[in-house]
Amino acid sequence: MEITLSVHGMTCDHCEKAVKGAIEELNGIQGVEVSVNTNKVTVIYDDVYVSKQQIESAIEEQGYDVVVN
Ligand code: 9UX
Repeated sequence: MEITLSVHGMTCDHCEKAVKGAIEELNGIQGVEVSVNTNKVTVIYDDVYVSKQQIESAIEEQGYDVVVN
């Protein structure tokens, strides 16, 4: 599975690393791409081990907003 989420509130490199690190801690994550410039977070994952909802929660727990398109 691959999803791209719009995430608001990331403004520096540190934010980028916080979001990337939080997602990578989940099971079943195969790739994470975070761009502060475009506010996009792309995640490649195996949905047997992790859900879109869990990925969104991990981002929100770091204090960022996942925007519903
Ligand atoms: Mo940078 Mo991000 O100082 O929440 S870590 S803005």
